Amino acid sequence: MAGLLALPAAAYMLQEQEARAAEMERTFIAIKPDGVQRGLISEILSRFERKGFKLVGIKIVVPQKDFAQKHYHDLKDRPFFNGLCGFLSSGPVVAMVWEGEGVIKYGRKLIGATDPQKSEPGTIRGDLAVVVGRNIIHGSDGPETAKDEIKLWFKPEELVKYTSNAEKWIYGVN
Ligand code: DAT
Ligand code: MG
Repeated sequence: MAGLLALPAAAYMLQEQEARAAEMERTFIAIKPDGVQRGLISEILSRFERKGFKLVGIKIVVPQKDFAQKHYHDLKDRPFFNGLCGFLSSGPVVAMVWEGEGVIKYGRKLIGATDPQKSEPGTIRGDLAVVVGRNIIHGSDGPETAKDEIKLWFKPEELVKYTSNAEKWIYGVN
């Protein structure tokens, strides 16, 4: 009897997983040139990975300055805009898309406050950066920005859809 019951249950679980994957939230995360040059790629990746978020896109690129200006268009009137865009385009950036429940908001928590002097210890900027001009990482600040930034940095075919083996241990309701 147990065998007969187990099969539909497994099929149901699979269906549930697929449904969840289809609606899962995504965010854009980038390791800026300072983070790459300081050898912090694996340290940063591991924080998102260990949390239980899923990597669905990754590449290393040196963005052109006009591309950096597009990425930071919201800040075009700020006095630091030119320097910021110059810096982002000064070297390799690791561009990523991470997926998971609440990943946009929680990704920002993992990253910490914009100014590393104010970021809590335990956050990426709190642990690994000192000044706002070299705060090593970018993360989308909301659902609309996430959508726009993913579209700016990635072609749809560069994003991978897959079920992680760990998912059934990361998600679940009792
Ligand atoms: P965040 O990166 O936390 O989303 P933001 O969008 O306000 O912060 O600013 C984008 C980047 O611009 C930020 O990561 C570092 C730089 N920046 C922000 N405020 C700055 C300031 N007052 N002086 C110099 N650079 C600044
Ligand atoms: Mg921002």
